[in-house]
Amino acid sequence: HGAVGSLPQEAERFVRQFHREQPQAGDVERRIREVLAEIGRTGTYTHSPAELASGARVAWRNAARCIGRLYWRSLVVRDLREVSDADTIAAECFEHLRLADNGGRVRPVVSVFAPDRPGRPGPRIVNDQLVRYAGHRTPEGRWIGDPRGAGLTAQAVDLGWKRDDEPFQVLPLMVRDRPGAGPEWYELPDGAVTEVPLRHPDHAWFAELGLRWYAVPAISDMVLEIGGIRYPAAPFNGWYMGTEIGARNLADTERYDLLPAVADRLGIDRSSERTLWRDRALVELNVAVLHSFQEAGVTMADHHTESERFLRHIAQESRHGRPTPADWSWIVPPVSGAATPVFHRYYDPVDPSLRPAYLARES
Ligand code: HEM
Ligand code: NRG
Repeated sequence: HGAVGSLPQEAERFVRQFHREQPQAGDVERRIREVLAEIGRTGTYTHSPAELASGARVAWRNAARCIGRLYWRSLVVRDLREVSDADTIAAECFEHLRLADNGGRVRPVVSVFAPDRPGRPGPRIVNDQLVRYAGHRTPEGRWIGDPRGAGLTAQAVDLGWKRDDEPFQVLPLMVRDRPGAGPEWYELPDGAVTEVPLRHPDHAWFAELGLRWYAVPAISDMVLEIGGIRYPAAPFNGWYMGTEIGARNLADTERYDLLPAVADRLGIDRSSERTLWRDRALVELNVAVLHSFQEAGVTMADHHTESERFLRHIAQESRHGRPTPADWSWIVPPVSGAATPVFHRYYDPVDPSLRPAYLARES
């Protein structure tokens, strides 16, 4: 993919959109002339701080797979465009996690590092999230940790990182100054990662499973594209919706695959699918996730509340005359779909050329 039109076209399209939404921002024609002249001279252009902040927020508003968009205006945008060396990027990512964590009152934050420029590509964060757990398969074929982290684990081990046999070992952050450069790796420092040990409000044995999850989901492998400019290192976070952990990360057979163990501890008959042992284990796992985050004082949404907020978001956007493109298959929660209001309707169609956007990185 990449930009839909040429850089001058995309730049003008963005500047017009920015000025339409921010009428106090000054003379739009003058700004367009300035941007086009800069592109003519240098092959690229520099967003003003207000353009960058607006672009990063509207890119969130445009994220068709995201149920959490009600608070898009409150995104904290860190302007780190002058930062492109691996050491400083890592240090600023750890600062990002501390700001986002905010003692448990999780704040949505994006940190925007140097963009791609002609002949000078920007830096890349190798990890798909700033916090991820390692995973590997034992010689006997048993998984330890998160199978989703296996690729990163192998890369980190190749670079000299020492993994252990713990199921929830936080991976180091791997950063490339430039696309080709060998990654540098950095252990996440104490204080950058809050984790929540999981227990169940009614079952004391649950804590003995030794499960935990981190507080802040911070996606670090998507490209922020604004007005034809690509920011390949722009990690962002909000807070978790409980089902992401309780119905996917800990439950999927390709992830921690914990439903059989939880069902057995609950004493549920697994001899037939018809006992709905999977479903019953899923509910108790999700109860434990929500309860534990609540007790730890860490922000987390349940899927009923977040669904209701999303429908409020759609209504609010329509009052501003804007559609809310949404991808039904990503918006509907992975448990109890039809028990949430987001199930029972269709959404405005997704337009892949919508910009600004957080895009999947191809490399
Ligand atoms: C996807 C919730 C904040 C951008 C998602 C998903 C959920 C979610 C449940 C689907 C994830 C999955 O199924 O794996 C939330 C909640 C937030 C939040 C509860 C709380 C504030 C944000 C922020 C941004 C963002 C701050 C960007 C600035 C996205 C994007 C995706 C996504 C781009 C799609 C990711 C992909 O394609 O893999 N969000 N989100 N979200 N969210 Fe949000
Ligand atoms: N499902 C993934 C995280 C994806 C994005 N979810 C958010 N994003 N809540 C997981 O780690 O479970 N966010 O920016 O808050």
